[in-house]
Order: sequence, then structure tokens, then C-alpha cells
Amino acid sequence: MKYSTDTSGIFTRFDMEIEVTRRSIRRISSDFALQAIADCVADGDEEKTEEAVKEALEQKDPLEIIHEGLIPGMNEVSRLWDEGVYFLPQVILSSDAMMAGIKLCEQKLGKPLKKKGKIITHTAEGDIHDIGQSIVNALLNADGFEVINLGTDVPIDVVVEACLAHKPIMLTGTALMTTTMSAFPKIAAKLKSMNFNIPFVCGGGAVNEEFVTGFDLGIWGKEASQAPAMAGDILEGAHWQELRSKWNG
Ligand code: B12
Repeated sequence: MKYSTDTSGIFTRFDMEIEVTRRSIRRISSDFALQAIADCVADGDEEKTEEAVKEALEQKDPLEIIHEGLIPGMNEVSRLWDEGVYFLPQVILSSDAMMAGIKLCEQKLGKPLKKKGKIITHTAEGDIHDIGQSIVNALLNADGFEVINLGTDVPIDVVVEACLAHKPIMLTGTALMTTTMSAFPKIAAKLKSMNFNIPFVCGGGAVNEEFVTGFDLGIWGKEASQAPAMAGDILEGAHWQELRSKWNG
């Protein structure tokens, strides 16, 4: 019998690898409790985030904890994602940790946090590839938007009806297959025919700039991390054409 002689992994100090990532989390507050909360979020540790938030709530204002601890922690995660240090599991875990912390703060406040604006996200009809959409959801949530997540394989009419019912400031779509991306121009045409001209940001491996800018309302989203900034532009009054000329070539 032949045994593997590859011993390269034996002496790997995994705790030291964690340290490398830890060191890349920037210092965001001189306040010990707020920094600890941001670190717990960036570590994606929901339980520790809750503990740290509960402790901080004994002395601090819930809004301060959200805006100076939880959200900056998630912003670090977005940065590390952009830099290729973090991958999807970390982004999702951190988003869950941040949301758990926000929930505790909202309980203390006695009311839900005022959101910046509603955004509907979906993955195209016939398509179950939702990893890109999950990142978009996590980053938008982290930036304070209310995300109405329609999920995957969403029929065209369901997307249109949801837009009419919720009146979001922006719609997003993700498609990973050449067979499913054709849903996007159909959705855009239906919205346009009803004079509901909201920016429709489409991304996913199947689509490219040429395809998405080929129909009215369409703006191509290359990276999930663009979504919060695009939504921010809409809040400042940008129309779909302005958004397209800013973000697409
Ligand atoms: C993972 C995967 C799966 C997983 C999906 C798990 C899940 N929950 O998503 C599983 C195994 C289930 C799967 C199934 C299938 N898959 Co598949 N899959 C993949 C794979 C390997 C990776 C896709 C992925 O998640 N990429 C990572 C994410 C992060 O990328 P992304 O979604 O594009 O998002 C990025 C950007 O596009 C952007 N973005 C995305 N959305 C948005 C939105 C906004 C607003 C913005 C701003 C940005 C943005 O942001 C992200 C980066 O920051 C690809 C191959 C590949 N290398 O791409 C094949 C691939 C997509 N699959 C393919 C196929 C064919 C299938 C199946 C039909 C296989 C089968 N015969 O059963 C089924 C599909 C079933 C269905 N009805 O959907 C084909 C599609 C071919 C085509 N062109 O049509 C591919 C390309 C593989 C191939 N080379 O053939 N698959």
C-alpha cells in the first residue's frame, strides 16, 4: 500500500492565519466597546456580537451602537470582500451578525430602524444561482436599505407585481444562465409600459454591459459591492439614465 508523504499541512498554525485576517480589520473606533462590536461583526461571530451589543446597551445609545459599531464593522467586511480577502461565507456570516446586533438595538429603541429606501432583489425566472444576489442583499442591508428579497426562480409577473406593490427605489436582478437572462428585458418593458421607470440593476455571470444597456431602465452591475453606492445615487436624485452613464461605459 502506498501512503501519501505530503506533510505540508501538518505544521500550519490556523490560529495564525486567522490573526492575519484579524490584523487587516482596520481600527474604526477609539471606544473599546464599539471597536469590540465592529470586530465581532467583521469576524462573523453572531453570538459574540450579541454579547458585545447587550453589554454596550447597558451604557450606550442603541443608535450609536448601530452607526458607530455594527455598520462600520460591516463596512470593513465590504472592503475586505472588494480586496479579495473575504469570501462569500464571511460576508453572509458578518451580515447575520450585524443584523442580530441591529435587532437587539431595535428592541431597546422600541421601534425598527428607519431605513434609507426599499430595494427589491431577485434571481431570474428559471435560475437558482443565488450567490451573487446573497452578496447584494448582505451589502444593501449593511448599508441601511430595506431589502425585499424575492428569492430565486422568480416569475416575471411576480417581480413586476412586487414593484407595483412596494414601490422600491431600485430593482435588482441576477442571472447566471444564458437561458434565464432574457427575463430582464421583459421585466423592464413591462415596468416601462406602466410608466414605472425605476432603475433596474442587472448582474450575474450571464449578463454583460452590452446586453443590459440594450434595454430601457437597465444598468449593468459588475460587482455586488456597487449596489449600495448605486442606491445612494438614486437617493440623491439620479434617474436610470444618469445611473447608466455614471456606472456603465
Ligand atoms: C455555484 C454554481 C452552481 C450551484 C448554485 C448554488 C447557488 N445557490 O447559487 C449549483 C450546483 C446548484 C448549480 C446548478 C446549476 N448550474 Co451552475 N454554476 C455554478 C458556478 C460554478 C458558480 C456560479 C457562482 O455562484 N459564481 C459566484 C457569484 C458570486 O457570481 P455572480 O452571481 O455572477 O455574482 C457576481 C457578479 O456577477 C455580480 N452580481 C451578481 N448579481 C448582481 C446584482 C447586482 C445588483 C450587482 C450590482 C452585481 C451583481 O456580483 C458578484 C461579484 O461581486 C458557475 C460557473 C462559473 N464559474 O460561473 C456554474 C454555472 C453558472 N452553472 C451552469 C449550469 C448549466 C447549471 C445547471 C443547469 C446544471 C444542471 N445541468 O443541473 C444548474 C442550474 C439549475 C438552475 N435552474 O438554476 C452554467 C450556466 C451556463 C450558461 N451560460 O447558461 C455555469 C456557467 C457552468 C458552466 N460553465 O456551464 N450551479
